[in-house]
Amino acid sequence: MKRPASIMLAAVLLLALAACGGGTPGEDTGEPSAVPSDTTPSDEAPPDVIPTPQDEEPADSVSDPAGIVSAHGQLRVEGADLVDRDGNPYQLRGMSTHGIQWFPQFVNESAVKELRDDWNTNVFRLAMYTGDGEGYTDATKERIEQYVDDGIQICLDLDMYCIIDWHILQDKTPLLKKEDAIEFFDKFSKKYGDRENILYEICNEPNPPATWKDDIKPYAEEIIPVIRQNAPDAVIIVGTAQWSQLIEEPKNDPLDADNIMYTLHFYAATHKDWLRDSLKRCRQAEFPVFVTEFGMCSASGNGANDFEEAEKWLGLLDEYNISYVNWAFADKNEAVCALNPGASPTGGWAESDLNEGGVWIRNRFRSKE
Ligand code: IDC
Repeated sequence: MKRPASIMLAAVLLLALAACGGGTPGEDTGEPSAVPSDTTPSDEAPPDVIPTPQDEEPADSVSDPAGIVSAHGQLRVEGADLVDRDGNPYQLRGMSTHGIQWFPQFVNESAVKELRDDWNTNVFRLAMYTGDGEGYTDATKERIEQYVDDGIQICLDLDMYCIIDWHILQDKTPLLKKEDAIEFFDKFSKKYGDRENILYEICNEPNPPATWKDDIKPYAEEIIPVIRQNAPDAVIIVGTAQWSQLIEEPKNDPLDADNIMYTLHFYAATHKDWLRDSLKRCRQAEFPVFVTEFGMCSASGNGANDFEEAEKWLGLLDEYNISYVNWAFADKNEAVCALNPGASPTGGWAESDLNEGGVWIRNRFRSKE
């Protein structure tokens, strides 16, 4: 796995050039903006007018769990694979919330049950923005943590896997809110460390100027032991530089820890062969990758969907048994959100309730065994 530093540097530069394509973050051709014009929650309904989930069924009403976590148990990482308790490669597929602080109404038991039973998914990602909009602050954290906790409870009740996502984006480096992250992950891993359902994603998308070596790796080296102390067996997923695209940096300079996977994110209309080639090299090196977020449109969250590229991606991930989670399960008016504005938060979605991408991804999930 080791390569000379000069080759690594050249490869990283090439990757960065290929990824940016001359565009700057926020342009439709490039990356999600670290400071997007529509970041403020104003178009996402301020939290105090968002109803708290009311339509949850009581936990004991779920009489027929699909036998997901009870069948597959504690997941772990073996080589490049995520495997189940029997050591068989196991692929997680599912949806991610949008910012849970802005769209908590979509985190309710009947919606997630429909994602499980009708969309054929086995994991639900709870994305909690830490820096964008109002972010995670002393003033907001109690409320936001409650949403995360509610989401975990729903996944436990539904016998599904669940990813807790510390969704850095505008905050660029995970070091910025490291102390908050320590407190947050300590709290949740203490409460749920004995549950097999939960995977911990410790930093969504570090982005420039944050680097693997100076920001992400030292951050991970502090956060992982905090989680491990309470949840010794949990799989931990670590973000990578350049909006979780530079997966070959940790491939060449991995963390000294077990049961770790590294994040790759792609948006099919933006990220194509060069990033798939990078993934193939990771696979050849037995380096464990988890796609905790992808979209069929551009990285801006809008623009045309590229289903041809998306199918190339998902075909490859299926071939490798790499897990993937689609962004985003919400009704915001953007290509990347699966539900049309005004769709019911509690399920019963007809095709007319889904946008083009939503219809496609639901069919894609349904097509799996
Ligand atoms: C986008 C949301 C959009 C929001 C913006 C900034 O879809 O509504 O205004 O974030 O908060 C990512 C990020 C993810 C982005 C998504 C689409 O992880 O937070 O969501 N994206 O731009 N990486 C690449 C694309």
